[in-house]
Amino acid sequence: MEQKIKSIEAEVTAFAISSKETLENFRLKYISKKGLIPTLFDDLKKVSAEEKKNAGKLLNDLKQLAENKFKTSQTELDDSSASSSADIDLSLPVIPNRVGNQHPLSLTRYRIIEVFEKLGFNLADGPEIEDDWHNFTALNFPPNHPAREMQDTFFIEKNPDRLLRTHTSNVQIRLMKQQKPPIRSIMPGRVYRNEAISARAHCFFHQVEGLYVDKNVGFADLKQTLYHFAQEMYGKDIKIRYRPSFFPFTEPSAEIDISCLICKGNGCNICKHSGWVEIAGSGMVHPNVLKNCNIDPEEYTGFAFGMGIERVTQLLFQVNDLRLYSENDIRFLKQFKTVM
Ligand code: 2NL
Repeated sequence: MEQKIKSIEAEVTAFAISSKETLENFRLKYISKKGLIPTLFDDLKKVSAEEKKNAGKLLNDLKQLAENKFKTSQTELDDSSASSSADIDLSLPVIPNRVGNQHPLSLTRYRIIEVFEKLGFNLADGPEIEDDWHNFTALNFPPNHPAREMQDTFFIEKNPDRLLRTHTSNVQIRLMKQQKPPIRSIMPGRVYRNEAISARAHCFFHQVEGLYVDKNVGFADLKQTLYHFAQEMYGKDIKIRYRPSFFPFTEPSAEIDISCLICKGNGCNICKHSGWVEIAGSGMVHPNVLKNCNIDPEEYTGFAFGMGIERVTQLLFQVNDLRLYSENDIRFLKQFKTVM
C-alpha cells in the first residue's frame, strides 16, 4: 500500500499541467470520485489497523498535494488566459514604449528650425574641425586680429591651421562659395571655445546662425525676420530692440534684445533689472565677406544672425546653469518630456 501511494505521489509531482485540458486530465486521473486517490482511500479500508495508521497519513498528504497542485495550476491558467493570443486585437494601435525623451537643446533647436523653415530658410551643415580661412579669414578677421584669441580658439597642436570652429559661420562661407544667391539658410551646430567651465560658460555650446543673401536685402528685412522669430518663439506680446554692436563680419551690426519674460520688463535678476535680455547678434553681411566668397557686393546684399541655443533654451525654461545641459542627469532631462 505504502509503495503504491509513494509511486502515485511521484507521478502527481511529475505531472505537467500546461493547459486546461491537461488540468482536467489531472483532475480526472487523481482527484475525481473515480480517480486514483479516492480509490486508494477505498483500499485503505481493507488493510490492517497497523498498516492503516502510516498509510493513512501518507495518503492524506498525497491528497493534499494533488489538490494544491490542481488549485495553483487552475489560477495560473485563468490568469494567463486573460491575455491568451486569441484575445489580442492586432488591429489596435501600439502602446508607445517611451524610452527617454528629447534633450531640451534638441527641442529648442527643432523649434528654431521650424520657425525659419516656414519663412523659406533651408538647413545647412558643415565641419566642426575647420581651417583658419573658413573660420576667421573669410569672415574679415584681419591676420593676427585679437579676436582669434578673444574667442579662445582650440587649435590643433600638430597643425595650427586646423581648429575647432568657434561659430557656425564656416558653414555660411562654404555655402556662399558653393552656391549663387539667393541663399536663405540656417545653420545649427556645435561650436567650441576654450573657456573655463562654470554656470555661465562651457568649452562648447550650440548655435544657430542664419544667412539671407539676395538682391535688395536690407536692414528692414533683418529686423522683421527676427521680430517674427521672437514672436513665434516667445509669444506675440514680446518686445524687441536692436542695439548697435560690432562684429568683423557684419556692417552695420546689432545686438538683439527681447523684453524679459520673467518680469515682463519690470526688472529682475535674469535681466539684471534692465527689463531686457540679449538673445542674438546680427548685421548686414560685410562686403569683404561677400567678396571673399566671390559674390559681388554691388549686386547682392544680405543679413546674418547668430544665436546660442543654450541661451534661447534658458529663457524658455528658466535653466540657470549651463552645466546641466551636458551632465546627463536624468532628473534634469526628464523634466522636458511633456513640453511641446
Ligand atoms: C552671436 C552673433 C552672429 C553672424 C553671427 C555671420 C555669418 C556670415 C557673415 C556675416 Cl558668413 N555674419 N554671422 C552675424 C552676426 C552675429 O552671431 O552672438 N552669436 C551667438
